[in-house]
Amino acid sequence: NRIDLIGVPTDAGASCRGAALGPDDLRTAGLAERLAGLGYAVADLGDINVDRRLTAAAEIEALAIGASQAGYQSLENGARPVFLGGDHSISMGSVAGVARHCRDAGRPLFVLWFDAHGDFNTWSTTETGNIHGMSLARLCGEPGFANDAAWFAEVDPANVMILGARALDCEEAQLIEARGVQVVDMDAVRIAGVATPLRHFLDRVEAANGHLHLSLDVDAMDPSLAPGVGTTVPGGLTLAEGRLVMEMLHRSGRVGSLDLVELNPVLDRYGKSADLMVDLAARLFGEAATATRLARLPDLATA
Ligand code: DIR
Ligand code: MN
Ligand code: MN
Ligand code: MN
Repeated sequence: NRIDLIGVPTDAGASCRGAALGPDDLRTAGLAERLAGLGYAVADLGDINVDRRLTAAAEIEALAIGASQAGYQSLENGARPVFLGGDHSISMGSVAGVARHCRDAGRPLFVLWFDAHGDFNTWSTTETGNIHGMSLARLCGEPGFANDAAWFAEVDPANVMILGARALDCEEAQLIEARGVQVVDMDAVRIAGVATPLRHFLDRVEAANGHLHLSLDVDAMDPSLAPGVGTTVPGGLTLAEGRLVMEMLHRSGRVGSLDLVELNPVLDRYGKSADLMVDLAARLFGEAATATRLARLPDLATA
């Protein structure tokens, strides 16, 4: 019943500055207290330190190594690590650490990439040069990254679902398709809802006795709910959809690690986006999960 908060304060992967302030903004919004209020033993491990004089790419590598090691250690200690970004480049390290734990523990890893974007660009497909748009590609083993077995392990693209996508670059979308990553984009959500595709994914995780990592990029949510992000895209998930996803994940009992990324406090309005992220994290860990409400979810999802 332990949760470790691990701050990874960087915006070196993004197009605009500010996400480096995310970890403290999430703390200020009361994340630790909300989770502790649900009965968890929450330990804030502080921020991973990095020399801010490094180049962007070197800063991201240093933090990736730090996040991977901190996350691996947290899981080995029997806790669930919650990584506080930081832009989405931090997931190169956080998920790599989780993947190493799963490999050593002999458990298949599944990743739910909750995002308006695919983050599946490589150095050859990127249109912006922004490294936060490459995290998932790197994790899935695309070439061109200097991965070191001391801290890095791959994710099987067949075990990844991207949810909430509505801004995939052209070559990026082709690569995602070629690698067999499942994409539940906003068109699919409009047609089928979030519950049915998520139910099928969770059934696979369950059948494999898998570990599920949720990589929550707050820009998956509609910008009217989460204005505090650097790359807003209209037409995102509603509050009801976001909460339903979190409650189904909670009910699955499979989520063993979490990223909370892309919060940019400088662009936020009165803490709105930070509050939303705390709300979603709290739901993920069981807030408002009365037995009667949750008991209906599987039926709803297969209807
Ligand atoms: C765009 C935007 N696909 C890029 N990516 C992200 O820069 O590669 N924005 N992740 O948040
Ligand atoms: Mn474990
Ligand atoms: Mn992202
Ligand atoms: Mn995004």
